[in-house]
Amino acid sequence: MGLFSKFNDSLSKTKKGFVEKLFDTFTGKEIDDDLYEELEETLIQGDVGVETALDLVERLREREKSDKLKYAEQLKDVLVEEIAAIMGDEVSSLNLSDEGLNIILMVGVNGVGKTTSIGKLANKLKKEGHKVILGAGDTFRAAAAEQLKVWGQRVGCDVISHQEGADPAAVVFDAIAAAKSRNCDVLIVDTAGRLQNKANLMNELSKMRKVIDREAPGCLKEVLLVLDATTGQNAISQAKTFGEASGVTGVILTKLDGTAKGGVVIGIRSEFDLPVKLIGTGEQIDDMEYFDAKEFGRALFADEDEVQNEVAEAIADLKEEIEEAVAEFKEDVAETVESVKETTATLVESFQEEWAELKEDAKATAETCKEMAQDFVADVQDETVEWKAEAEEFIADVQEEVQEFFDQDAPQAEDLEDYVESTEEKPKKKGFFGGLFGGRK
Ligand SMILES: Nc1nc2c(ncn2[C@@H]2O[C@H](COP(=O)(O)OP(=O)(O)O)[C@@H](O)[C@H]2O)c(=O)[nH]1
Ligand SMILES: [Mg+2]
Repeated sequence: MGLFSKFNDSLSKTKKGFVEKLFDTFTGKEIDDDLYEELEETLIQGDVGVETALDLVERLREREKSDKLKYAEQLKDVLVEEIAAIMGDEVSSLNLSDEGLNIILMVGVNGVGKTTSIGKLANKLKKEGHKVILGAGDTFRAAAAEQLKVWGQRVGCDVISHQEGADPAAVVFDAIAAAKSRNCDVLIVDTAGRLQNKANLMNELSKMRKVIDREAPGCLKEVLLVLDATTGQNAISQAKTFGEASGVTGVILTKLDGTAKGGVVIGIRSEFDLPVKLIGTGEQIDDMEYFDAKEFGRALFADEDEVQNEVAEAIADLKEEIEEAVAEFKEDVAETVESVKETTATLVESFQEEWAELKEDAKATAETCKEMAQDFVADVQDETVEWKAEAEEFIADVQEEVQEFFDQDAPQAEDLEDYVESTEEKPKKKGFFGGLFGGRK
């Protein structure tokens, strides 16, 4: 939900109770002293503060003259303009440093919403990326520390606390040490709400400040005065009392949702040199907004048509955002599908390549085997031819010797005697036939 809608929602009671009444003042009237008186009364009842009411009426009188206005309705537009000028166009933020520890002190009277605001602020800052730790400086009642611990658990940050009645400055001391050792960049310190006068506030603050200056010099970035919008005029007088106490750096205005006294913002902005930094718009954890003066003023005076338009625009924006997100998602899916497809194609291609290579390899291997087999067969054939030739030669030799044997005359008796003799003297190796018939020719 946009800021305008949030402000508009939490201002609904103020719009009904104050703005409608204010606008009614002008309807069908002449511009005269009665009108100005009635206007002044309505403004004061609307808790813009007496000074601011008087100042606004004075400005309207001047504009009536300078702009030569005749009808009350014209004056109404001028009032909205003048209030917008008081509101300014400041968009508030907290003065936090990117480096080192940032300490925020929460001050204000009992029941205005300090502890609740600490919880909501811790949640906001955590979401913005800060590491937050809380110090339970309200040691007046045990329940105060317990309440802060519940918020700490809800938000998910540590809470440093002491016993009931302990010195708040000692809590600050321990909280700073814990913040440093746990690497936190924001420490928010709760304080007791029994500070009914300026002297007490100064005392309490200066004690805490001393500890901070000693233990974490330069780290105290904000002293936020919490004001309850439902108390109207009272909130303005508290701002007067406490706001002037040195060191308060800004205001948190709580409970805007439950009151018709939202006009108090105008008074605070007009009468004090204190920026409204945050607005409490309910009791839930997300019910806190940075103050945007222009949007706030717009929401305060927006009529039903403007609100409808604004809401319609917000819905249209949201729709557009959703459509964009869906389109982006679709694109992402398409990209993923495409890349899976590509990967699959590459895989198939490389598999096919490898398969072809394998086939090629197998063919080459088969070829080599065939060649080896042919070589082997050829070798065997060559050797067979050689063997055959040798065998034929051998056979021929044998035949020749046999022939020779048959060609000679039959051996005589003396031949046999000679042979026997020769073998007895010196046996000669002359082969089978040679041995038997050697020396006969
Ligand atoms: N409707 C509404 N209630 C709030 C808001 N902030 C605080 N509260 C209520 O005001 C009461 C007092 O608040 P608490 O934080 O205890 O005040 P503390 O005494 O200043 O610490 C609690 O019931 C809160 O829920 C707000 O912005 N809107
Ligand atoms: Mg409290």
